[in-house]
Amino acid sequence: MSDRILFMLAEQDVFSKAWLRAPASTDVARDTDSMFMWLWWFCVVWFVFLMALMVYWVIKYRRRPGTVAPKSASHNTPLEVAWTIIPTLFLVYIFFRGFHGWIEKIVAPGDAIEMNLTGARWYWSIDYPNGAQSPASTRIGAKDIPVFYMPAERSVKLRMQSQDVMHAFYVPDFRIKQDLWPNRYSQMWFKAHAPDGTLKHPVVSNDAKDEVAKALSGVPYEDHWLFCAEYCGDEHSEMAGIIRVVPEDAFNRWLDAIKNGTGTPAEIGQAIWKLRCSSCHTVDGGKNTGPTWKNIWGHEAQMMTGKMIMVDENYVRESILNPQAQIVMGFQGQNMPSFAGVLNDKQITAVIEYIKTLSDMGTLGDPAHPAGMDAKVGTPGTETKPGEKPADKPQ
Ligand code: HEC
Ligand SMILES: [Cu+2]
Repeated sequence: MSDRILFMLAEQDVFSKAWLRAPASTDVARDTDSMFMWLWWFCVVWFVFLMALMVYWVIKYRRRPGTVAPKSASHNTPLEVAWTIIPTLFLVYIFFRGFHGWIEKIVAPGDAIEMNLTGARWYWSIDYPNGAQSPASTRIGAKDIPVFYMPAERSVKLRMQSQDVMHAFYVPDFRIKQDLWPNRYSQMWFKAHAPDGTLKHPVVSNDAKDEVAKALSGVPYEDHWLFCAEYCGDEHSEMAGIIRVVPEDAFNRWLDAIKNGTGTPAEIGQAIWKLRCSSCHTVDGGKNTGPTWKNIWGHEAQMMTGKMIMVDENYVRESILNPQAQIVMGFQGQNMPSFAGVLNDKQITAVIEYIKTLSDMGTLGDPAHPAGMDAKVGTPGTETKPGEKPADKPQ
């Protein structure tokens, strides 16, 4: 009877599930689980054995009235040698097994595709080998979570760096966790199993405009959570991501599609904001770690020193590359990380274009948009309702 129950539990993998989050999705993860379970049962067996012996002897040699306490032997050499050498052999075995597993985890195979992963307060981003940056995201709860497409059955090596404080890259399904530091690289690799086929991207018609959707039309995928496992401030617990594993050919098509994917500069700027700036800057006037971007463009901002500065291209650029140069009044002590080396000039320009669309002064002095000189839109001294956006700008 109890045999049957034990067998049923083992069949359902209850023992693993009680300790481990979800089935392992890489070979390395399976090795980790088997090592972990082996260690676990090793400890259980020794614990039960030692406790049982102790209880047995406590009862057997308990004090009884009228009996003289027996004298214990001074020592027993064969016994002492045995209880030293046998556990040592087990420990040596555990060390080598663990060491081997660790080396396997940390050293990427030579044929791995390399990507750069950046951690920052409070988001993840990946630069793919063809120069494309992780653009996809999905809304979960109140937040946009980045989605990183990855090829199945192909080794991927991540070169990792933090832009500000320490973060830790943690993917429970892959059983990997690695710290990211500022000013220093670390690395990690994985080779995800093929998606189980239960989830598929929606099929889009061939004449659909969206290249990315077309590249992924009908393709199966499997998602794995990615978390930050190093307490890094306010929104640490929301610093999550999704690793979406798709077959390698679909991954390559997707990579080409995002590389060629275009948008207006303002749309690209909005995507950058969503991924890298929205954890601290709102665009609707709401409060956050940093100042909102609503209606800052074309207005003067007061600095900590009391100085007023007009928010224009050069001020925004400086704020992105060298945030400590001018600190906005009321935001002392909240350090914005520098994006020098993270955003290139084109991307900074795109962010500027996006910030313009958020202001009632948006198109002022913009030669490409003569509407900016229109008395209705943002000429000083004329009325513009807050939040009203110039009609010729993407929103
Ligand atoms: C970790 C939080 C954080 C992140 C992420 C962040 N910022 Fe900031 N930002 C701040 C804080 C705090 C300030 C105000 C202090 C200062 O001026 O340096 C600020 C100020 C600014 C200003 C000046 C605003 C004004 O009203 O004068 C600009 C422009 C800016 N950030 C752009 C960006 C861009 C672009 C990004 C994304 C690429 C970004 N920030 C990401 C925290 C952040
Ligand atoms: Cu973090």
